[in-house]
Amino acid sequence: MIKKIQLLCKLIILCIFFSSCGNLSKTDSDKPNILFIMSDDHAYQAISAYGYGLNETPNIDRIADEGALFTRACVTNSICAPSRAVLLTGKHSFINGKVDNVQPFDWNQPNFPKLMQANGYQTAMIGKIHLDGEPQGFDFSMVLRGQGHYYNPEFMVNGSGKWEQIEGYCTDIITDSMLDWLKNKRDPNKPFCALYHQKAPHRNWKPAQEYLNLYDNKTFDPPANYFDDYEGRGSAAKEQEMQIDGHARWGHDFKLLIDPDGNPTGFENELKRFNEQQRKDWLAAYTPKNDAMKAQQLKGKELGKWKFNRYIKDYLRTIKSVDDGVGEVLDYLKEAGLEENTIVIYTSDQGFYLGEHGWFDKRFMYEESFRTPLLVRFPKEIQPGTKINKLVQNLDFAPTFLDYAGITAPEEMQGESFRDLVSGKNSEWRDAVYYTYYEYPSVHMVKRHYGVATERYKLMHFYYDIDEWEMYDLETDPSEMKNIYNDPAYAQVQKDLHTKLQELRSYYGDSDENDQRFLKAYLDHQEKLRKKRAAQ
Ligand code: SGN
Ligand code: CA
Repeated sequence: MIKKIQLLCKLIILCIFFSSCGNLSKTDSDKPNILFIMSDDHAYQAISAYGYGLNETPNIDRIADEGALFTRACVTNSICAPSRAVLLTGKHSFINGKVDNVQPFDWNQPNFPKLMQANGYQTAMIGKIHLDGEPQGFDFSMVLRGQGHYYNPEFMVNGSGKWEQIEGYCTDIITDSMLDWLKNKRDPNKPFCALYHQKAPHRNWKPAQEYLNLYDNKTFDPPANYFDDYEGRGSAAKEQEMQIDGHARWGHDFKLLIDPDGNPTGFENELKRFNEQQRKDWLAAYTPKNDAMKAQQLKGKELGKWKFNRYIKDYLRTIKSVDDGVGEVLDYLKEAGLEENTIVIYTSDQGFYLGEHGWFDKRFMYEESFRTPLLVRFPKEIQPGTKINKLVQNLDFAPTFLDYAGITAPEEMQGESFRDLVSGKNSEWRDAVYYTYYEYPSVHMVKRHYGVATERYKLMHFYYDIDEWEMYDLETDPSEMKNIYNDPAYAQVQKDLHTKLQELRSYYGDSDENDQRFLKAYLDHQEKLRKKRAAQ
C-alpha cells in the first residue's frame, strides 16, 4: 500500500514537472509581442484608411489593410496626460486620479507594463508620456521632457534624472530609438511590449525640414462647419478659445515672424532652438509663403481660409514623418520575422479638430475629439480588412493587452478586452460609454463636462459655471450642429439616456462628490500657482 502511494506520488510529481516544462516552452515562444504606436493629437480624419481624402498615410493604412480598423473608438477624457494614465491603468480618470494635465499621477498603482514585466515580457517606452515622476513598469524608457520639442528635443533615459538634448527632428529620433531598441537592446529570447509614442502632430505643428514645402501646390477646403456660429448649441461651444480664425496666433501657430500689421510675433524666439541649417531651411520655406499671403491683403473669410490652409498643411506635414516612421518599423518587423507574432496597434491619445466648428485642439465630447483612430494588426487572429464599429475605448487597452499575453487583468481595471471582438469570436459588446473632462478654467476654455454616448446618441452635462445639458442624434446630425436636449420628439430618448448615464456613473464609481473634489483640488492648485507667480 505504502509502495503504491509512493509510486503515485512519483507519478504526480513527474506529471507536474512535464506539464510545467510544457508551459515554459509555451510561455517563451507563443506569447505575442506588442508594439503599441501612439501619436499625439492625431485625428482619424488625417489617416487615409478612414477615407476623408485629406492626406495619404500608406504605412499606417497597412495596419488596417492587413488587420482591423475601428470606426467608433473613443477616449474617456480627451486630453493628453489623463489619456495616457487611462491607457496604462485601465481605469477611468476619476479612479486613477490623473484627471487633467496638471494634477499629479501616481505611478505606484498597477499598470499593464508592470504586469507584463512580472510575467516574462520585456517592456520599453520611447517618446512622449507627459506623466510626471519616474516611469514604472519599463525595462527601458526614453521620454521627452513634458510636451517635448520638435527640433533638437531633450530626453531622459531610464529615469536617470538627466535631460539630454539630441540634435535632429523629434519624430525621426523617436523612430530611430525605437528601431535601435528592437534591433540592439532587447533580449530576443523574450516576448516584448514596446510603447512607441510620437509627439507629432501636437501643436505647434512644426514639420521636418524635408516636408516644409509639402502641399504647397494644393488648396484645402475647410470643413462645411468651419465658419460655425454655434447657433443651436449651448454656451460651452460658444465660449471656447480654440478657433483657428480667432485664437490661433500669428507667430506660434502660423509661423510669421512679423504679423500683417507689421508687429513682431515673438516667433523669432522659437527659432533660437534651431541649428544653422534648420533655421536656414525653415526661413527659406516660410518667408516667401508668408510674404505672398501679406501681399494679398486678405480679409474676412478669405483670411480665415488662408489660416485654415496654413494650419492643416503644417499639421499634415508633421504626420508625413509619423507615417514614414511607422513604415520603417513595420518593415523591420517583417525583415526580422516578427510580423506574424506581433500585435501592432496604431492610435492617438485623443482625436482633434481639423477645422470642424472652426476649431483646432480637443477636450470636448463632440465626435472629432471624443473619437480616436484605432488600427490593429495581428494576422494570427485578425482577418485583413476587418471593420469594427463598436464603442471601444482607450480604457480597454490594458485589459486587451493582458488578455493577449495570457495574464489575468486585476479586478480594479475597468475596461474590457476587445480581443474576441476583433477576431470575430464574439460580437457581444457594450452599448454605451462614459466620458469626463475636467481641465477648466484653462487654455482653450473648454468647460467641465461628463456624458454618455451610445451608438446613435450623445448626452452631455456641462456642470460647472453653467448648468447646461446637450443631446445629439448622430444619425440625423453627424456634425453635432443641433442640440436636441429639449426637443419633445426626443423626450423618451432623453429619459433613456439619463438612466444610462446614471447607470454608468455608478457602475464606474463616479459621482457629483468626485466632480467637486477634483474641482477643489484643481482650483487650489491654480491658486498656489498664482501666488507663486505673484511672489516672483
Ligand atoms: C499646450 C498647447 C495647447 C494644448 C495643451 C495640451 N499650447 O498647452 O494648445 O491644448 O498643450 O495638449 S502650446 O502653446 O504649447 O502649443 S496636450 O496634448 O498635452 O494635452
Ligand atoms: Ca494629446
